[in-house]
Amino acid sequence: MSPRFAAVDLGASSGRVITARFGDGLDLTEVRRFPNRPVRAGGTLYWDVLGLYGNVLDGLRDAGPVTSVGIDSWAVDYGLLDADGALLGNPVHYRDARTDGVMERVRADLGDAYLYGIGGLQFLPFNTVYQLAAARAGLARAERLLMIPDLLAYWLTGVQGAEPTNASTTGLFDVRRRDWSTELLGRLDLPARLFPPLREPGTTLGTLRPDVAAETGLPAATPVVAVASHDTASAVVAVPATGDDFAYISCGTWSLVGVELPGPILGDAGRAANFTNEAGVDGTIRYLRNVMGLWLLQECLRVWGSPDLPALLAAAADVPGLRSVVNPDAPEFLPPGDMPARVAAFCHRTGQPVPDSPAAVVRCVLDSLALGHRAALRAAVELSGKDVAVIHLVGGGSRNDLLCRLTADACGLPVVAGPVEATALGNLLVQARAHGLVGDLPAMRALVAATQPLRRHEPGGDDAAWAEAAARAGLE
Ligand code: ADP
Ligand code: LRH
Repeated sequence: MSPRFAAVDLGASSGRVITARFGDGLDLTEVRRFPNRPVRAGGTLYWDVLGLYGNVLDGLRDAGPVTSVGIDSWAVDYGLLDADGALLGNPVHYRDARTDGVMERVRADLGDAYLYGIGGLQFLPFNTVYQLAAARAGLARAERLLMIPDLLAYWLTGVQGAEPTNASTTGLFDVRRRDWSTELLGRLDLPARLFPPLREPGTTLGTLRPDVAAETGLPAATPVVAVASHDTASAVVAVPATGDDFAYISCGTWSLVGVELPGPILGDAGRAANFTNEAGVDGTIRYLRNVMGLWLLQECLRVWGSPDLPALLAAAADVPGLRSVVNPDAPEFLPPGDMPARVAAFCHRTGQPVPDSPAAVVRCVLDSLALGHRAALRAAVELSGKDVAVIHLVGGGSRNDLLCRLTADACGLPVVAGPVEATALGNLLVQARAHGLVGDLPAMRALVAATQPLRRHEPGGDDAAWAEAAARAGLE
């Protein structure tokens, strides 16, 4: 029987356990999917981490015996453990208000050039470093900080560790040395004991605890392999590029827009443009910027009581384009809330027509995301000097034909949409490589291109209209 692997992939909106058999082709099976619903309790917004872990256990049971398991999730968030390895408090959601005003304080204390020179990380208010500054009082009893995928891996195996792709989103990582920045930890007065040793993607981190094996029905010898545990890092592994001249948009709750580089760019221009240098597999760098992404649409749907998405997108396609646009990265769109009202307020404030139906709001959101993609893509090309002939748009957003078409039009480049489950695929490919079944990044990408359904959207439309709309949204 050909080897079969299990990917646990936790996105901000849903989690899944997906298996793949590596034989003649590459057969994916979704064995379990579950919603990831944040919970507000006592005024704080949390992840339901035990609910997620319960679904992971159920998913592994559904998967049956596998060659290995890998875990990835969204970045920046963490759990704290005490000296006995017990979880201290429930992990807080990065959209919680506890970080309000904190980033500004830390930046003023340490200086942007200093922080960026070490981490090369874009300044986002929820980066781990600012969350820790907000939660300082809670650190006294903590012995260990584990990023979310490392926390789940610890519960599965009993082994504590960290992984560079996710560690590089903390703001506490030296992106050139690919290690925790002990200097920065010292400057911030953060105890070094909190930050566990790093393990590279592709290494076995442990095997299942006996109680986990009993509960899932899997053999206790089942290895858990470190993968690119930051979901965006795994997604970029599985971009179906056939050459080097590509940009990517990993499009789900967030749109992560950028290029892959052999090393970081830590200069002033990238810092001013708020570009990030996140660590990838094989020493690569994801040079990208966060665009607010389909979060805007998710929150609209929630407020409207979850209407049918394909029907709404079809209606939005018939609404005239670029009538009203917003800057998707405006700070008021970050926290959960009444997104249609916030979109309306932005349009009103900037003297644009207020969208008067759900379809018009959706059109405004998608036009605006395409504008966000355009601005980030242009900056990535300009700052990196990289030739880009095609954009690979992967993740759940690749199912949204209208967004893909608008992105192609706004950027003036072809968009190749898919795979939808790029993150899980990247997770599975790194496990398969550890097993000697695939080669380097180009070989992994060639395998994805040859086996996964993709759809190509050619650019059309009028660049002057997009430029005018970008100015209206305050994006250029
Ligand atoms: P995350 O990993 O951040 O949770 P995903 O990559 O799973 O996000 O993408 C989720 C998004 O995919 C949804 O917010 C939705 O906008 C989009 N999506 C899912 N199904 C469809 C569909 N049938 N048509 C269009 N878009 C879809
Ligand atoms: C996407 C993602 C992104 C981070 C954000 C917190 O899921 O990992 O790369 O910036 O979540």
